[in-house]
Amino acid sequence: MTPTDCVLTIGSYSDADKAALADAFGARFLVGPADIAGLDQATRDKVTAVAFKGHHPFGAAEMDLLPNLGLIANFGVGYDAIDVAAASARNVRVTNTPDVLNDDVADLAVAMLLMQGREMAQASDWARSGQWAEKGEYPLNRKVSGGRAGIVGLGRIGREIADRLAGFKMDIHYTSRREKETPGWTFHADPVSLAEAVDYLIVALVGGAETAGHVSAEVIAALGPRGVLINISRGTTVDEEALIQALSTGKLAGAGLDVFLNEPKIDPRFYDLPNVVIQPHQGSGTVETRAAMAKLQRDNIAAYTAGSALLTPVN
Ligand code: 8YV
Repeated sequence: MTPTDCVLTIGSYSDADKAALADAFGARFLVGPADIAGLDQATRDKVTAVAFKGHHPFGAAEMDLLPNLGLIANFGVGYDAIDVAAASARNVRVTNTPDVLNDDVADLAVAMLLMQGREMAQASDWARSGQWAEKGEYPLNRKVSGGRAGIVGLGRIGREIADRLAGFKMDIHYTSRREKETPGWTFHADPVSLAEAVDYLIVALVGGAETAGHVSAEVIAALGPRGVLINISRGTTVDEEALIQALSTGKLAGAGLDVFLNEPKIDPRFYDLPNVVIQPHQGSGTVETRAAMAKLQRDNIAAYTAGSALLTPVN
């Protein structure tokens, strides 16, 4: 970095991450992409890299406010908030943080599936509210092991989920851009056929325009009244209106959702649905994994400023 270079940090970071960014790059902190416009021109001219975190759009307009920008280092594997085409057109490189979060996101998907099947939240309430002592045993629920699971998107995270569910003796089905080397697992060319074949449908797609509404009303109908939908990808991948309708009319048994449209201000109708496990987009939210993601983000910035090859480039 030359003395005129500046790393701008966008998003909400832990104190440790802020300190590490400040130590490594003297990074200056902003709240969201909209705040770039509030910086004076001289500061904006100095910015060569952005450490980006969050889900507010970072597009051409924001990039054009930073004429010397060369890198957007995303904190997260999903970079749908960043307009990568606009970045490429401006010769701006984009990096993300793949792999280091696979385990945690897969763990959360499986946990939501178990919570759904075994009604763990409701059963916990049964014990805590004294009903166990008053009324006796909690009503029987649903066996998960040995069931049929469908993974929508067998990428890095999807595969971790499938591997875990195979450990639960489940029959694994999946859709993907193309069939993969997965002996014993069943490939489906389209999501409706996948949904018809399984009890649990787990969405592990990338976000963005190409997957918007991929889990459509038709897919949800195919999953049916015994079906459970788990989503750890992005809220955009599911037709949320169709999902709420199906959940509230018994056309779908339940859902486990870590992601939503308009999060964190999610559709309030979800709060009234007892058959939904709601998680606040915390798939990668462990101390260990967030530290690894933060380090990978910093390592990409360091590589860029040193003129070395980026570790995990997107474009
Ligand atoms: C976010 C995520 O990075 O990696 C992703 O794609 O969705 C999360 O891990 C996290 O919420 C910080 O924005």
